[in-house]
Amino acid sequence: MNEPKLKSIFTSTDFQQTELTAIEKPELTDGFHLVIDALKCNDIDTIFGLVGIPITDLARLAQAEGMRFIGFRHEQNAGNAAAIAGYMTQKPGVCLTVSAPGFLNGLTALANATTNCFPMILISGSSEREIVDLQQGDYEEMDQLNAAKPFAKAAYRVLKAEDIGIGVARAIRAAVSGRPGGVYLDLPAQLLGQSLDAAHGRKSLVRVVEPAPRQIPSPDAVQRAIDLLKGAKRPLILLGKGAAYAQADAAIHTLVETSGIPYLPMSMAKGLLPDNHPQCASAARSFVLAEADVVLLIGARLNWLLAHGKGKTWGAPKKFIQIDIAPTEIDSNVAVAAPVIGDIGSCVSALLAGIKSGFNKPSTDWTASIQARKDKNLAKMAAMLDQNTVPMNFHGALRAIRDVMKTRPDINVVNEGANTLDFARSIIDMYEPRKRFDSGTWGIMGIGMGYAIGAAVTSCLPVVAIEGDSAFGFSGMELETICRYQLPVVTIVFNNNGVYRGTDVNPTGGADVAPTVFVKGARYDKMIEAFGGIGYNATTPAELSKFLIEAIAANKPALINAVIDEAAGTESGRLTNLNPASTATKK
Ligand code: ADP
Ligand code: TPW
Repeated sequence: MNEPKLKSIFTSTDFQQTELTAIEKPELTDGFHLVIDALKCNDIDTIFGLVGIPITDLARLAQAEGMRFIGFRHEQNAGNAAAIAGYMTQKPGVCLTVSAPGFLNGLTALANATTNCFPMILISGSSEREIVDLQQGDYEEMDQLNAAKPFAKAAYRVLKAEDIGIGVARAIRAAVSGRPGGVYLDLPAQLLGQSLDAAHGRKSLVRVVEPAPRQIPSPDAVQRAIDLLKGAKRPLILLGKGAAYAQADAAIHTLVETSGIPYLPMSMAKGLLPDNHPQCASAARSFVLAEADVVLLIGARLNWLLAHGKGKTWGAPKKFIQIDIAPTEIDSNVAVAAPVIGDIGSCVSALLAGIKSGFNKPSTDWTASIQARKDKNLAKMAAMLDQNTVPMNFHGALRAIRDVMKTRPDINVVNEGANTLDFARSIIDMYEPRKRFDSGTWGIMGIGMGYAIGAAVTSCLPVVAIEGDSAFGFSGMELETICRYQLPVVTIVFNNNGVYRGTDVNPTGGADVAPTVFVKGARYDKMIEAFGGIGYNATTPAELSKFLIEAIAANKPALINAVIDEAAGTESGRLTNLNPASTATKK
């Protein structure tokens, strides 16, 4: 009789003790874990960054929790990788940095992402608020939140661990809704160590519902646009990188083909329809811009890249139809006759529905005159491309690359430089959407290796980075990163011994070389060999072609030093006219 009673007493005491332990020591989480949980809860699986106080453990934990952490040699490149991942996926790319200088290095990429409308979140650790605000000189002290604001679409700081979930949710929504852009999220060191009851922590996480909701255009706006298009004699469609970002590929394809309207892709919209599409007017760009009477802009801004929609480039005044998600983009440079505000997928579908009921394809006068101009320009270009001079010029080298790339339309292309950018943009055809990543809206140098790494990690497909030698230098140390992660990135350095070209001389006859000149005959291929990558030195188009085929087949990190005539190319490439001329009369 006694035994069960004893047992039950024992059992109940045991139970009480367990409960007491649970009350005294509840399961805890902390800021570190909540940041990772909040990102994972929103399907963010990769962080691009560079560690140090106070975020080293955050990076370690991300990896331990199954996220991919790609560590860089400079935060700007990590930020660029995050930005391009955002552009490719419509999910914000995340970049993680330390405070003050690390943050500032990342901020350049955040500003570039905002300028290009790429969704990205820069997360930086920061020093203690009470010391920063009293300017008492903390380790890496800086008021990062306020520094970020002018360069970001939005900037937030989280002070309490229980707000991390909401902070990350706000950052994601701000990055991808409406016009995408860069968001800064400030995480003070103290926050990361703050502990919180785990159950409370779990409840504080927020999974963002429909972060980029569709925005349906007004029927009046759609009708106005259709009326204008129907009345056009020489219509033109201009596709920008917003159209590529929107992932409305099939609808855009159908709109172009159903309407029969010739189109021009901006550089990063190349491949949205294949560049060899019969309606592609790239080879007659100047002609169509000057001659068109109605221009339908889809996800492209009338900024400097389009001569602000006016002047000689655009010939006679024309009527613009503009599809964009940002209403304030309309009338930014010239009057837009038919704004269509909404997301590109919805707007293009609405236009399609409207023209299906009947649309006369553009006259053969218009299409035949474009074809004639294309034929003429392509013949001229073919003669240029045929050149086999040694040392190589831009055309001979790019022909070799073009012919190889044609066989692999799935490969991502990164491109920066001056002449290298201008020539490659028109010579290297693209066949698939969101495969070309370049200097973009700012014409910035330094995106090369960051974009290449971001594209390789995101797509798991090879990347060919076509780089001016100066452009490459901005991010060249990331060759080590490429080798460390064994990414299939083939970098081709167009080596003409300097910024733009290598022929300038110091007018004083002094020992310093001219401002644009580098070490002559540098061997960039040796750099990658230092990290175990494959280096090639190509002096002829035939060698360049052979090495590129080999490097792509190897599916390993490689760099081809392409020796280009140092006198080839022009100052600032096609932008020579943007260099201010001195007006001084004194010598
Ligand atoms: P490009 O440099 O190729 O001409 P821009 O970067 O100037 O292109 O323009 C991209 C435009 O696309 C921006 O004005 C942006 O607001 C718009 N945009 C981006 N995503 C969408 C979307 N999903 N729907 C509508 N417009 C978008
Ligand atoms: C962040 C100014 C524009 S193009 C260029 C520079 C330095 C490099 C041109 O030489 P490269 O190319 O790369 O060798 P190529 O083909 O003509 O031989 N700093 C930043 N961005 C820009 N745009 C510059 C400087 C610039």
